Amino acid sequence: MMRLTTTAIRKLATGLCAALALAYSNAALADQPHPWQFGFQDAATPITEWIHEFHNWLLIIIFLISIFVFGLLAYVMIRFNHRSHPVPTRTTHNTVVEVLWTVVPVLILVTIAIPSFKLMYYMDRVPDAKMTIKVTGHQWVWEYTYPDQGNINFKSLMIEDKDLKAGQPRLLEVDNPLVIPVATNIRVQVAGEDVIHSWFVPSFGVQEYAVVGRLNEAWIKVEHEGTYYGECNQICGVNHAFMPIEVKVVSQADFQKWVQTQKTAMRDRDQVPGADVTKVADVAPATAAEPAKVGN
Ligand SMILES: [Cu+2]
Repeated sequence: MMRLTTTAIRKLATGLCAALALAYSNAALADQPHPWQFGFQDAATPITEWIHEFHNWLLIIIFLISIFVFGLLAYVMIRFNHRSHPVPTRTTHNTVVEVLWTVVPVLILVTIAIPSFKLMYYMDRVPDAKMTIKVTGHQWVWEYTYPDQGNINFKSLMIEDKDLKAGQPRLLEVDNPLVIPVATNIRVQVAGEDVIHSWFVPSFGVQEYAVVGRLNEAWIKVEHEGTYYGECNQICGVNHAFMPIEVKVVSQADFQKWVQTQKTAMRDRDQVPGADVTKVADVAPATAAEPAKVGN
C-alpha cells in the first residue's frame, strides 16, 4: 500500500513537472491555445484589447445581476415561506416597483449597448491602412496574396503530424505562414472560392467569413513580433479541422527582406521554361470552362 502511494505521488510529480514544462514552452511561443487554458489568448491588437475590456465589463454586470437575483430569491425563501409567513398578502400592483423593473433593465442594456456599438464601429472601419492582404479560403487550404508587394501569392498548408518538428504545435503549424510587419495597420480582405470558410485568429480579434462572391474586410495592427495561430472557424467540409492559420509578425526590416526573397523566388519561378503556361492555366479555368458549358 505504502509503495503504491509512493509510486502514485512520484507519477503525479512527474506529470506536474511535464505540465509545467509544457506550459512554459507554450509561454515561450506566441499566442496559441494550450491545454487547460483558462480565459482568452493574450490580446495582440488594439481590437482584441477592447474586446477583452468589453468582456470584463459584461462579466461585472452579469455578476452583479446574478448576486441581486440570488439575494432576492434567498430573501423570498426565508422571509415568505409558509412557516414564517402563513397568511400571504393580497398585493397585486405596486407602481414604483413596476416602473423600477422596467427602467433599470433598460438602463443596464444602454450601458451595454453604447460600448458594444463603439467597439463594433471601431472594428468595422479600417484606419489608414498601410498595406492590404487578401485571404482566400479553399477546401482546405488558405491562400494569401499581397497586392501591394507585387502580388506575392502562396498557399498555406498544414504540416501533418508525421512531419512536425520539435516545438511545432500540432494541427496549427503550416508550411508557408502569413508574414506581416509589426505595428502596421493592415487591411485584411477575405473571400471564399468554394464554400464558406472563416479566417479566425483569436489574439487578433478577427473572425471574418470567407464567402464566395463577397469581399469581407477586417483590419489588424499587431503590437508585438511573434507567431500567432488561428483556425478556420466555419464548418467547411471533411478537412475543416486541418486548415490552420499561422501568422509570423516580424519587424519592418525583416518584412522588407522577406518580400524581396519572395519576389526573387517568384521571378525565378516565372523564368523556368513552361512556367508561364502554368501561370495562365491558374487564371484561365473560369473563361476556359465557359465554352465547355455551352457545348453541354
Ligand atoms: Cu474552412
